[in-house]
Amino acid sequence: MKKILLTGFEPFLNFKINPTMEVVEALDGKVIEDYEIFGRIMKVDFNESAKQLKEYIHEVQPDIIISLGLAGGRYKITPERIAINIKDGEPDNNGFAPVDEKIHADGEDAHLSSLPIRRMVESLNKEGFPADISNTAGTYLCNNIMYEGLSYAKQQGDVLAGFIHIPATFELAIQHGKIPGWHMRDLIDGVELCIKETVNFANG
Ligand code: PCA
Repeated sequence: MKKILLTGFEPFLNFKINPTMEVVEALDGKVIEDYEIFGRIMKVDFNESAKQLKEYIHEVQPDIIISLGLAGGRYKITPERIAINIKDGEPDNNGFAPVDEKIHADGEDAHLSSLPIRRMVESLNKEGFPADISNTAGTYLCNNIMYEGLSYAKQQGDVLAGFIHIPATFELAIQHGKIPGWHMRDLIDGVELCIKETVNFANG
């Protein structure tokens, strides 16, 4: 059986819930064709999350790495196209707020997702889920983990990796007050569809 490492993040900033946690829990252990999903949750901490990702990779030995993040305010599921070698922005959950720093001092400027992002969007839209490719994952934790995942995947050569941002749930939208929400079931189904497209792509 081949393996997919599916990661989500804990809550951060003024988002008291991170729906990626429930999506990851719902899909953990699921088998899609010849792939099993291993769900793991990451800290919103620039220093710790990179170490955590490496530990999870070491433990699971994945063939595919798909990381999820909340994009509070977006109203579509958005597979990300690119991760840039920059960390910058709001403080993480440990109070660390890097300014214009490189993720890897001698790393490439950017890594492109190796997931089938166009096929994901087409498949989501076909099934009635609003979706689009996003051309920026920002410079916060999500970009950071996408960059780390793709750096590892490139070293390995045959590992697919990338990142998908998801909108808030209804529950979080109500709590927050100023962002759109989706039904949790639809977020889970939407992410599962993206994973199925990746498996089809990987299996040719
Ligand atoms: N979203 C944040 C970090 C954690 C998460 O779920 C981001 O978009 O960077």
